[in-house]
Amino acid sequence: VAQADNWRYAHEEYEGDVQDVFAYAFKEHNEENSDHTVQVYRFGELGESDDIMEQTQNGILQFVNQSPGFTGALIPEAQIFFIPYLMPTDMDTVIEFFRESKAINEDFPQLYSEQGLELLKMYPEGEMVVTADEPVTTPAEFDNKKIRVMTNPLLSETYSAFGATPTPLPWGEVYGALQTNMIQGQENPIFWIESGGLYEVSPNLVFTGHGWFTTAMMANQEFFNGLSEEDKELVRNATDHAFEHIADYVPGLGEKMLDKILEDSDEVTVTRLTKEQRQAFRERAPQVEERFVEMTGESGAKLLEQFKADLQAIESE
Ligand code: 6CS
Repeated sequence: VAQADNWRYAHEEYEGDVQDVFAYAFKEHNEENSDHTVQVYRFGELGESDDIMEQTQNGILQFVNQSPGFTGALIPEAQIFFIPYLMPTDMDTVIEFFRESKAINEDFPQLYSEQGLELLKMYPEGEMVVTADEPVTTPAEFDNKKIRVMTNPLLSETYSAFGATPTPLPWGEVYGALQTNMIQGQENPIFWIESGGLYEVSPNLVFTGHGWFTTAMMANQEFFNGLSEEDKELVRNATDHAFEHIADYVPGLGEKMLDKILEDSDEVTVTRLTKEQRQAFRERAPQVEERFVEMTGESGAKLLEQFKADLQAIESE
């Protein structure tokens, strides 16, 4: 008789947020198709993003959802998602890319594996939107603004290139830092700006089109390798099921949440940069790409090449 286990799974978000929806789809699929149970831990229950990663590497947790925004120190190549204007802006194309890309589905699992992690899925949560104390439309208007970034050095390079002063902070400190004007802005997808109430303390929303909030779900590799073939298959199927669920859930979520924000606040402004305005930021992307290659060496250069080839293949379909 197969043993019924309880698997512990932590993610970085709150109830009903994208990572939570993914985790629950994974949990339900496992529980419907086996005797195993999955216990989901949300943001704050076990610490910050760095803490849940450490607990997973130590085998205290079996599964973790950590965004590449926090994985830069462990896996420098994961910072590829912070090269601005690399990803297309169209949601369907982005989802196809995550579904089909060799860089995502073959090269990244290898890199995570070197850190004792079985990468099960990478998926997009939404387009990155800047919020600030003023509606910024040019690099000059970013001058002297401290913009919070997730804690990876390449994202700091991006905001320096954009003309701002990057300020890396873990998630738990962002709302307070905006409220006390220690920082003057940050970036996140709309659903998170709504869920975390960021618009209350950083009300000018700017659509720059420079990137996507991407995340990654994985298992402790020793744990995963010790599973029966049947359980490995179960976990892979549950992960695929959760991805398909998210691929349905995320498109349109930003629009819905933006309506909610606008209903709640009459202080909020929405600025969508024109093609010309974007161009001024886009022109600063190559220097960030160069820094990425400097930080990651040959391994990063090869990944970048594959990433671009995969994007090209999707976009020409
Ligand atoms: O900005 C952050 O740190 C957080 N943003 C999202 C969309 N998810 C978790 C992450 O910690």
